[in-house]
Amino acid sequence: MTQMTLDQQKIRAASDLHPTPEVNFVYGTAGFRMRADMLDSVLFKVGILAALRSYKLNGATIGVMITASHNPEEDNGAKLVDPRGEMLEQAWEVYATELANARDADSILKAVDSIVAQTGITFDKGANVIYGYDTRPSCASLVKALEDGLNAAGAKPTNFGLKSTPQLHYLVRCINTAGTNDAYGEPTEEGYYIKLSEAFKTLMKGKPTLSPITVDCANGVGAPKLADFLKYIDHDVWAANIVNDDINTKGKLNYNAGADYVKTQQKAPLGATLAPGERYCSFDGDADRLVYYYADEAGVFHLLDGDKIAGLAAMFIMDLVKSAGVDSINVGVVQTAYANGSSTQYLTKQCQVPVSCVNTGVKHLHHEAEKYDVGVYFEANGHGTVLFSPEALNTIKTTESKTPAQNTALKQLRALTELINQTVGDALSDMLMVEVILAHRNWTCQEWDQAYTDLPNRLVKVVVANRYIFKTTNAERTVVEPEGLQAELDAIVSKYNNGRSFVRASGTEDAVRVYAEAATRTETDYLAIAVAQLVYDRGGGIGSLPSI
Ligand code: G16
Repeated sequence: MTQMTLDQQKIRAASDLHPTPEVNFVYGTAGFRMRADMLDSVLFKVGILAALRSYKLNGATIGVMITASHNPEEDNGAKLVDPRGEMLEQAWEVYATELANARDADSILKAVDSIVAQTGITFDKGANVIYGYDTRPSCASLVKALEDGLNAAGAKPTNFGLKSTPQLHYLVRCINTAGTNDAYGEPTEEGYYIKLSEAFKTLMKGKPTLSPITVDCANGVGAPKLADFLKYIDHDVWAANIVNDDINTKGKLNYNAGADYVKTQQKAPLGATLAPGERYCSFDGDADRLVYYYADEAGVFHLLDGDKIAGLAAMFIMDLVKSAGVDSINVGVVQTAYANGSSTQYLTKQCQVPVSCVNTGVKHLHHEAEKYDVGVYFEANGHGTVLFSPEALNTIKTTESKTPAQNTALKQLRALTELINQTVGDALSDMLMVEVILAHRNWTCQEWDQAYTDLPNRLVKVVVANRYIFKTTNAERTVVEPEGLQAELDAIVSKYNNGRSFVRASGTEDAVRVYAEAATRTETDYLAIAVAQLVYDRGGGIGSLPSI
């Protein structure tokens, strides 16, 4: 039943059940994220906000994903998904923050009124919100708080249950595009598996069968979802061994496992013993990030991160576009400041691909990638995907082939647009894309890795009294506050060969991140720790710093 206005009494009564603690909430890089025991009121208000967003968009379905992705198990969070499966429009992040910080029923109603007035919301089309959650023990009670918010605001809620983040994004887009020319797929989990598996089989046809890959699922939602996906693929076509699939033992989620651990520690996760020549990859806790790795003959660990995936994908798509005779389609790559200097050099100089650099957070990369016909975007941490513009999709769909080779390439390109989850970074879909490319190239991980050599790099987390005093500009490569810090940082960096370093407040953890790269491992370690010390001193550091 639709309603013409909000029921203030209902919101008031429900808000009393979800008191707001004295915490400064911020809708950050990936929504709200912090210790789960602080989040009850936030989820209640996310429910209200998701309803308002849907009312604003004439009842289009909005998604809410309850997850804290790579964060430790005791954290949780929520992010909103807009109708085409993309991240919440940035202007609304401000409303989300305002509402989350409204401390009592009067302030909540005032914030709601102000959002309604500012955005010109009408209520006659109703509101529809779907939601899903990851494997965290805190999800059950947070779902309840979310439902209270949705019900209080008069939305029609649909619980999609345990989902990976990219699955929820997929579902939102499918629901909103159903019955249109732009229909994205069947709005069910099964529909997602069928779409991906059919495209994968088309792309693998006639290609050498790869040896089974070992997939570390961080003891998160990726494990049961990958196991489900495997039911749609014949073992002879492709096989995967899942490790770190324990979603029931408390404390295991992301613990010494998963994409974030492998990327930041630059070593294999617990439970994976690397055999030379074999392929390994890690998902993160909500299965939206992916990194690959392998051991060389000497048993030395090598990481193939988001930068390497972007290079692999961009080159493959450029070749395919050419073979398909649609080379009017331009390909571009979007990175962040965390991209290894060597990767940017490789893409711009060797591959001659345009590269843009934007702020951390897939929402920023996604928007920038939309400017290309085919926009390949990946953060170094393995979060990313490939976007095909509507024009590019149309060209790929309607071009008629003149030769059998062109026909095959066109078919493969079409299948690739189906295989890639274009709503958001998706570990499963990205992994299948990498597997396809390796099969087409007949490459091992080691051969893929030969494209360029990463500069040694290191990420350090510094806990300070208030991370928000660190403000940046220039796609986060320059720190503007605290004043004078950049000059001190520059002075340190200038002492190192090929040195580069920057600092920024994390949007998902209570810490300032320090990134450093330099010509050698030793120089990198010294540079990272020197800059971390600087941040610690200027920011009122808490606890101890990592050592060299
Ligand atoms: C989230 C975002 C990513 C971002 C990462 C770290 O990933 O979606 O875009 O790179 O957090 O962000 P920050 O450095 O601001 O903490 P995930 O996988 O945790 O959702």
